[in-house]
Amino acid sequence: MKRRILKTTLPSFTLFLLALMVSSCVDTLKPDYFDVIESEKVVYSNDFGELDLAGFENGRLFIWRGDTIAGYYRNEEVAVNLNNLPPHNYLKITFEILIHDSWDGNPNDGEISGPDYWYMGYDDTEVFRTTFSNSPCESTYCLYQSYPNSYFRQNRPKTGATQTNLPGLCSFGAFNNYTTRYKISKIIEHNNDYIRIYAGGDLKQTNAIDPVCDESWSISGVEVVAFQVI
Ligand SMILES: [Ca+2]
Ligand SMILES: [Ca+2]
Repeated sequence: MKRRILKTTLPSFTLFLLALMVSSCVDTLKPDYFDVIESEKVVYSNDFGELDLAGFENGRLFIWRGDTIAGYYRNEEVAVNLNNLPPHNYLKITFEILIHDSWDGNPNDGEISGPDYWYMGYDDTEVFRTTFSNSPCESTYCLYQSYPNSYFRQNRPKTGATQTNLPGLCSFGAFNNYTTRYKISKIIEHNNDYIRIYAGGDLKQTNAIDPVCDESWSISGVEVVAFQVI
């Protein structure tokens, strides 16, 4: 009997591990891959349309192009605090963010203009740190970004974006293609009934008169889904 259980559970476990590896690579949860999802529940969802900042740290809202969003931020952190989470062993965290104006991506040019990092994590654990670039990209000039990978990888500006044709917010407000929208999902192992999820910017622009006008970011949505997988 024991042998039979071992035979049936081992492949399932292997499949589960494989599913995790696959899902962490593509950053989307594919419930079909899991052996059994016992429960799946959206535990937090906020597009700021209801002006709801309950549990949201450093939240400030503004209207941009008819949409209420949180921001804009430069070298600041925001966080979502969730309590009384249902039983779970995985969380999928999704931020939809807007990268405004002249982000410079990867280049480390002596602490003048970069790297321009954005990061997210929970409690004491940083889950993801990357860079974004809104720079033009031609054969003679291109400031590469790390996203959709973690820092450091050389990807073209705006790789992985969901929308690129928006004007800048401030210094490039008169120019199209200077705000870029990204939807970023990460799956974490987690089982406490509380969590603090954070996101922040770590930008450099020492030669700008008004750095927050030179580059900033906003949040247009946050979603957290709890999964109980067996
Ligand atoms: Ca810049
Ligand atoms: Ca910069």
